[in-house]
Amino acid sequence: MSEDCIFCGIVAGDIPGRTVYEDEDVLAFLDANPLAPGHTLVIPKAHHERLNDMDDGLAGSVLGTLNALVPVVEDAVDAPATTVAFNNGPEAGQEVPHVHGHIVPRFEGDGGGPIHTVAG
Ligand code: IU
Repeated sequence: MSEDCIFCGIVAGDIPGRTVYEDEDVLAFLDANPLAPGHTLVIPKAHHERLNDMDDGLAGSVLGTLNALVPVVEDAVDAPATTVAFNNGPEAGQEVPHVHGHIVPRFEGDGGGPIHTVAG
């Protein structure tokens, strides 16, 4: 837990978040400023800034949850596809320094681009 981390605040319940899934190690919640309906973030509950700061077990839990939630999110908003992305470091567009994977529902003709334009 990092005192001034907004996502740690959501994990702790100090900041409201709309939970999609939760287990001992992982939390998934709806993005507060969604790029599309159903835009979901998947995070480790423990504070780690970058993907490689997590051990393999935790990284596996985060990625496994992400993978399991993709079809759930797609079904929930009737999306035929999703962009799944991690911005890993500020130069890559990571604004919140707590690992988070984006699940962004995509729709035909939605005007969005490929991965590098998703979460800028
Ligand atoms: P990024 O990959 O760090 O750029 O993505 C941060 C995401 O966190 C972005 O999509 C924000 O809308 C989202 N977010 C949030 O859901 N709740 C918050 O309180 C804050 C950011 I700050």
